Amino acid sequence: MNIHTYEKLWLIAAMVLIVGFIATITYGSVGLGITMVGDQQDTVEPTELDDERFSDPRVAQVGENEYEAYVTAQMFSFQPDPIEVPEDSEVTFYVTSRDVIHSFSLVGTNVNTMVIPGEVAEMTVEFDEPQDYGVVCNEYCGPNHHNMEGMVHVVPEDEFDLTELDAEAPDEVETGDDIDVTATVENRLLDPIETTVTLEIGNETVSEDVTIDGGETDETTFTVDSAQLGEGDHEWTVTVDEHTDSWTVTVVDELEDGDADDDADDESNENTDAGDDTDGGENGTEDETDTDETESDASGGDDE
Ligand SMILES: [Cu+2]
Repeated sequence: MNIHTYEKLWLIAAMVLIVGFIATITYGSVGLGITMVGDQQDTVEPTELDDERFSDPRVAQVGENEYEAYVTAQMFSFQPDPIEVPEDSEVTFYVTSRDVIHSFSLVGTNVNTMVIPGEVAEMTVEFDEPQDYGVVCNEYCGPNHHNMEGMVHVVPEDEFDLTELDAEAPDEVETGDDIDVTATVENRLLDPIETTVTLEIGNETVSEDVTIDGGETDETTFTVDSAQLGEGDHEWTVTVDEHTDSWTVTVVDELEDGDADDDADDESNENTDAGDDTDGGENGTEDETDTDETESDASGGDDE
């Protein structure tokens, strides 16, 4: 049988196309490492997320240049934000959702996953150069979906630290009482760090050198005599490296009666509020706390 030359060419071209299509589909499904979310992970309870990974979303060091980032997505934000990692590092992201389906996508890269409540998405990413990456959600998740964004900062080695500072002091003390300012410093690196915890209050500056082992938390308490500060508002600032935490302590002549049952007796205090300056200040602080709680409760619905 004689097949025309053009007929042969068409046959060969069709064969090449078929083989090419099969090859690209095979490469796309196994060659790029694309997997289903949650394939290798246990499921989690999305409304609680109280396990050690997600109750406190964070970055932690797990090897010499290896880090793990625990990230939660919720309407309409990512936590932590920004996520900071060092250059030349390998970071494994564990991402889960507190509410509905979101996604976690690093703009301009192929780092992209769906974030499904109950499932933990896992991705390992190598970062070379210092650079900032925007994070977006590309699964429609509600009316503010278009504002849902985060950041990954890849920073130079010498600018990177995994130190967390949290300082606390009473809002109000009586003249003559001690003011205890407690600084909690966590070192999320593997190696120990040596640093200095500094407290500035009034005209006083006190500091203490601390060494914190890898993965450990240190508590430093500074005690200040309120009589030396005098009555009034005093701002205090705790500094550790570039981290600061500050608030105000009020020294009063005498604490008002009924302070102890503030919590139980909120309303009656609010009523006395109007005519009573000292008490007003104190209740103001407490009201603020209350509002904060309400806000974070509601944030699922109306956070920007
Ligand atoms: Cu979204």
